Amino acid sequence: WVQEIGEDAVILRHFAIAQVDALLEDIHNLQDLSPFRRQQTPGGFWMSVGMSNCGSFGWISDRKGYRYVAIDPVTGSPWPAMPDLFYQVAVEAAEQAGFKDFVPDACLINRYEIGTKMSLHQDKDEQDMSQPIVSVSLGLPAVFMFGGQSRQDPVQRFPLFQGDVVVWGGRSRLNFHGVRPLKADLNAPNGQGDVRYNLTFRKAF
Ligand code: MD3
Ligand code: FE
Repeated sequence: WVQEIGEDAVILRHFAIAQVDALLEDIHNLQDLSPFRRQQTPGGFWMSVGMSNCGSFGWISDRKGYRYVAIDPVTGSPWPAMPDLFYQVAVEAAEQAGFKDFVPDACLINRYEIGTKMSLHQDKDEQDMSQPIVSVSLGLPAVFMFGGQSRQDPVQRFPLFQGDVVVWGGRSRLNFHGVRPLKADLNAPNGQGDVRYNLTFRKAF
């Protein structure tokens, strides 16, 4: 079902539940081509989340800044192609949320291990802010933090479970957001493994 969490932001609960195993299999194959790596921020901090990309462009961070590039700096080769299933899930979720011509050219793959987090930030490295961002949660559940347009605005917390898809566009596109440190799932110690993946689809250019 559809949960509105803000202006032009919706959680499509269980939207990708039937595709979970196939999506995880695709991630497994992609990581052999462009491995997960931790990246440094321009300020010199190391992000705790492991990241990779697929599609025409990938998001990277280093001491020189944040940007989208066509070549994986670790392998020296183009990012792997976006699997058809990734693309289909992203486009259909965007459509269901009212964005009918979303054509993602970048997919950032975040890998969260227990204790890792993503601090409050804005996504503003994309050219066209009228295009939404679509995110797909896989593996362990996480607590998503959703703030406002200013860092000081109050933050709401929403749990995100495996198979949930979130579409952010329009008025919430520049809202601050982050992910609380990942906890082990004490109810399902072996079921979902000890990792969370998040696929984040964007139109970078
Ligand atoms: C809200 N990833 O990669 S996805 C990121 O779960 C990122 O890995 C988180 O934030 C994760 O940049 C959250 C949800 C998300 C993505 C982009 C947004 C929420 C957003 C842009 C604007 C507002
Ligand atoms: Fe983000």
